[in-house]
Amino acid sequence: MAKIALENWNESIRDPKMECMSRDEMSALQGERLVKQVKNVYENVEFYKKKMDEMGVEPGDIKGIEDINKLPFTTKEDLRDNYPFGLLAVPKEKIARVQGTSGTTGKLTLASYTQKDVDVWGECVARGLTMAGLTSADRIHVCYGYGLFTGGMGLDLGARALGAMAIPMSSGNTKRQLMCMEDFGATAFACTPSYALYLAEAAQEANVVDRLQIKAGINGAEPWTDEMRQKIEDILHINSFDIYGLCEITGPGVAMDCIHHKGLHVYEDYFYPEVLNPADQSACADGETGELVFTTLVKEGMPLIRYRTKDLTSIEHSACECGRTLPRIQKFTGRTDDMKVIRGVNVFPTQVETALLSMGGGVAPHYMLIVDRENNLDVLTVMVEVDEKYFSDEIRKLDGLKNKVGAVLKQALGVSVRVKLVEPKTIQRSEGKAKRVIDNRNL
Ligand code: DLL
Repeated sequence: MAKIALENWNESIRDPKMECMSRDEMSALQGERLVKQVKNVYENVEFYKKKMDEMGVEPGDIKGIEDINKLPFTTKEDLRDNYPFGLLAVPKEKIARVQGTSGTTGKLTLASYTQKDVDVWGECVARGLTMAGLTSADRIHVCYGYGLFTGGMGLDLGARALGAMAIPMSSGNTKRQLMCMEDFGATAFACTPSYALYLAEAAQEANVVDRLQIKAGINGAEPWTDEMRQKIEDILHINSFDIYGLCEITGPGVAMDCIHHKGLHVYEDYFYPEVLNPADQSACADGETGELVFTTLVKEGMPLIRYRTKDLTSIEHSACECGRTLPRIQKFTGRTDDMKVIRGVNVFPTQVETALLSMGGGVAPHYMLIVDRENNLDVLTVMVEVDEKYFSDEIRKLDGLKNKVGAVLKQALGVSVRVKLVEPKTIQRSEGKAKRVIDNRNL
């Protein structure tokens, strides 16, 4: 299929009343919801009562959304300390499902949802699927994992709310994924961008791209770049969309980008976003990068007040060409704990991705950062896969390529790096979130 051009795009908006509200109306609605939510957590969650009492804040002090900065923060550590059910605002019997983080080691972060929370979640994903041009007539191949991770269930709930067909593949077995995509005539697919690229390359290799009916990719759950989006779009002739979320707030469906790709629209009628300076938690102006913080305005099961996501972005409140007035957060550079400080310079894996994709060939956007400390100095090694056609070339050419990659990365990151070129398909592919950094320093 040919990629759908912007002028032929289905620009429907699922809930124009909420998605295109004026700023004043939205602030009033958020204020109303915040006042109720604060009263709710003060009366029903011991953790918040204690925190607010310590700060000398009473529910009555919160009169509108502008009072949000009087409220305490919630951190991932608070969730861990109250694991698994210490932050519920309803009796456990009212919890319809639990979901968790995708991590596989240590205690997980657990989030609890009532049936109403689940319905809101599905509605948010359905808004996003509509942004991706999908309708009840579409068939959505979901290769995010099903289970505690919110990816599979979130997309499934969204497809259900939209009235579309969900194809619950879960992750793994790429050949079978491609076979089902083709046989069932899937019109959209959902998975991490790193796995989307892997699937795209596999489809290309198997010569099946032209037999697929996919028109949209719903790709998120990890940081990725615009260049990576274009690469996926070029191989599969589709439009690919960035979807963001975290289990603590709701899974995928907290924010998603529209066809104009000018940032991800946040569903701020449900999740109030703040972008704060990580050093002193003061509010960042529009366009300034800081930590994203969310307050769940209507959540029943485990409402969170000013939850610090550790994700770094900036926010923009101007209206978008698509007609939505929902604010847009910029594509994520990464998380505060994803950023590596190499000899004093902040480095994000996504910078490497942009640099590699800007080279226009020679290397593939499959990479890994390895950080070591030698003689008290940080050493960053970037492992990069070489394009198939280069690998058979003589050593001299490979050396030239290695020097070129080194120069491009030094320019992009501001630190010199060691480059290790490796054969195609050597770097482990992930069906879930890609692991991009190994830090061997004992910091
Ligand atoms: O990753 C939910 C999700 C599933 C989102 C499927 C999109 C698609 P968690 O496992 O709780 O939930 O991980 C949340 O993943 O705080 C971010 O650091 C990162 N993340 C999620 N989406 C994006 C994205 C799901 N689009 C954590 N871009 C978040 C960058 C993302 N990072």
